[in-house]
Amino acid sequence: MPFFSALGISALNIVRNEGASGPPPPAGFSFGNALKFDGVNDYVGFPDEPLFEGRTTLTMSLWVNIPLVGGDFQIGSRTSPNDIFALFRNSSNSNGLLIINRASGSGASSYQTYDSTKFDLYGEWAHLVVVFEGANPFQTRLKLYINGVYTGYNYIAPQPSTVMGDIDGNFAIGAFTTSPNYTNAEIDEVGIWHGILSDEEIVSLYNEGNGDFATNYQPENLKRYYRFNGSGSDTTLIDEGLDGVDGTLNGFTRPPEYWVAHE
Ligand SMILES: [Ca+2]
Ligand SMILES: [Ca+2]
Repeated sequence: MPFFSALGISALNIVRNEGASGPPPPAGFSFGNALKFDGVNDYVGFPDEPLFEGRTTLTMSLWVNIPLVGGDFQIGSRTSPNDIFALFRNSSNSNGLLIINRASGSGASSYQTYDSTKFDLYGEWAHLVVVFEGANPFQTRLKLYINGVYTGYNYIAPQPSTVMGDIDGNFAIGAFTTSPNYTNAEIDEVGIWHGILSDEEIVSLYNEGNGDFATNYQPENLKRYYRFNGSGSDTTLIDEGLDGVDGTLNGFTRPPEYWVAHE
């Protein structure tokens, strides 16, 4: 083969393949599909596997696209009477504020709210990250990041336990399984870490709106990672995190398509 034929893109590909000693490098990040919730009865349920119970640190990241009018969304767990870890917006309650709710035990109604001026990204994709710092010295601090920007924190009062209770059996994306408040929005790229991502890691994960693989950040702590890249009539939400706990779609029917392009 003449030397000149080794120039050019195709020749470079040949050289790379010949030199590869392991599996090919992963494809570049793409949002691919997202899941569109109808606001009527759609949600993703999960088996009762350890996720929140006993946690003193947690990071939850997701992308959400809430329609301009009437869009609600929820992700998290809630058990009766009042053990909660959830991020949600509910237009019929709490004046439609974006809320992180962390409570433990009856009567410990404790949550952090953000007014609409801090979340006005309707009809477009927004990246939300909640960090829970339960251990001292943070004293059950909740932090919120919107599109990579740290918006502040609150200490919860009255202070519930620094350790989350057993709410894993009710973990759902799109609804509280104990009081639905169904989601009318698109959701994508949900990651849950047993640990605290740094400001720098969260900015990098957001990547100026282009996203990045959650597996690139503290993969040793990434318990759940849902990429929402199903299609057609798929009713399983595949977990690419350490736990491998898939979710089951409930209430989704076609048409219209519920797996939609994230664009
Ligand atoms: Ca996706
Ligand atoms: Ca439905």
